[in-house]
Amino acid sequence: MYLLRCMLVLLLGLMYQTDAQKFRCDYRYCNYAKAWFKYHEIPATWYDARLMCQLEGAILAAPTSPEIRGTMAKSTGSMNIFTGFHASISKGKYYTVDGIPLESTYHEWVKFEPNNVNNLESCITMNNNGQISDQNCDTPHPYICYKKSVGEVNICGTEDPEYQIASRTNKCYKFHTVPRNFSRANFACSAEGGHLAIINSQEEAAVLRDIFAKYPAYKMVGNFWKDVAFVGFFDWGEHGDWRTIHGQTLTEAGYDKFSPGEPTNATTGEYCGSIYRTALFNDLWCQNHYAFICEKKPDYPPLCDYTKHLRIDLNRTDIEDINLKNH
Ligand SMILES: [Ca+2]
Ligand SMILES: [Ca+2]
Ligand SMILES: [Ca+2]
Repeated sequence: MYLLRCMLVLLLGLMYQTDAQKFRCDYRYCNYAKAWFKYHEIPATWYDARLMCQLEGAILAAPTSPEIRGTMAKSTGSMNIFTGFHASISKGKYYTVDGIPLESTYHEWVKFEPNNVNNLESCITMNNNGQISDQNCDTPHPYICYKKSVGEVNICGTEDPEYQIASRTNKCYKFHTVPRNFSRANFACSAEGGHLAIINSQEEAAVLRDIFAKYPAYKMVGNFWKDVAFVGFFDWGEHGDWRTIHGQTLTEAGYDKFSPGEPTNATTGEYCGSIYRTALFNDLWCQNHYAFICEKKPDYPPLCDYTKHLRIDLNRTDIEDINLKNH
């Protein structure tokens, strides 16, 4: 009996450990650096790189140890990558996004760097030798996101507790109270593994109405219109031809109810989709900032166990094999 209990404890312990090390499969676990990494090849400004990593549940990678530097450098091609080191808050004082001072880490500058050209260089890039330079934060570069330890993943397949499952649709939703324009709103949803919510039924409209009701205006900080929230439809530049962000007409998608009197401005400026608190549709200005609702499948993005095939086995002798780009 005692033995059985011990085995059970051990088994549960193993299960817990495994669970704690599951993370989205678009990241790769690197045994050498004991962390998850994702190489983003589409160059972005430092600010967008930081935001993308944060929305993916990670942080912008910075070479704070030889192991992390080695992993990052090996994945860097001819184009330097952004690191998490920045001085965008205090000029000349570099920190990682999680507060580690550059001065406390081993680092090697490229010859003639840092040079702070035109007093505009407050972000740090790294080359494939692991050497760093100061660089303009607004000049796009590829970058790497980094995740050290994974917390508990909920039923929505994310550590983000704001994603909640709705049993009526078996989908997960998150109401974003930080207002963004339409394009940035969908950027946020997709980085989180979802998309701006698409209403596919009367039932789903009721789900979104109930979610919206949990966010009365006083719960949202800022000066913006709080009775509308962006959802996933717009007119694709063909003014007045409303389709979901996945290309279906609203009728094909399963719900096409505009609020009485709407769309009001479909041909002269309001080209993006939103709901009122009633969950009835409204056309809205794409560039203005509003709250928005993301929708996510519980099993997407898929989660991978670090012990499985996506693990990168590294040690100092086979460091040549590290390349986060080769999935
Ligand atoms: Ca420079
Ligand atoms: Ca849906
Ligand atoms: Ca309108």
